[in-house]
Amino acid sequence: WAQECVVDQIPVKEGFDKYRFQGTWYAVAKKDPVGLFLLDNVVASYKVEDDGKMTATAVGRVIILNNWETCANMFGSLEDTSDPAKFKLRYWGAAAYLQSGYDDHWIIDTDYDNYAIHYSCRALDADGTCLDGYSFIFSRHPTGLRPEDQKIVTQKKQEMCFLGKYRRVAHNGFC
Ligand code: ODT
Repeated sequence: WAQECVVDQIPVKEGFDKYRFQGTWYAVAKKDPVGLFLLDNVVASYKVEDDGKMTATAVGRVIILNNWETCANMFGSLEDTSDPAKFKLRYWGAAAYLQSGYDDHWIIDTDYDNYAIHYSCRALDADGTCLDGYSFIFSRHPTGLRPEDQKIVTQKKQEMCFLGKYRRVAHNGFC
């Protein structure tokens, strides 16, 4: 079923609660899109504003113009859709040379306290599968995922059809 990899049919978190999702998340793994941007030391922070809209910030190491290494300070606003786990992320950088864009931002699964699985498909193929997308695996703990969460994460990577496409995201204090 979901192994057909049609983006529309990928299950997302049921009854997603953006209030419980607030706070700091450490990226532990990433599936890169074409023209990747955030390399490592990626930390995201989500907040629900007084008007109920979710905003986010993210930092991460990036390489600009192929040779200049810096920490990107990124900002985003998340627009609600009819599915509480599916948002549209408008994002921009603190500096003009950083990426900006408008991406899907889906929460595939989370227990709010330990792990979260993010998914974004940027380009659909003619058959409805994802031609270009990216995904972050987040942990509340800077030390990484708890062993008991790893099984769930592997299962979800499979449902996103991204199994085997992730790399580890290092945290070494660069940002
Ligand atoms: O790194 C890439 O290759 C693509 C990622 C580009 C989006 C980065 C924009 C972050 C804007 C602030 C939002 C924070 C939310 C973070 C959650 C996951 C990253 C999209």
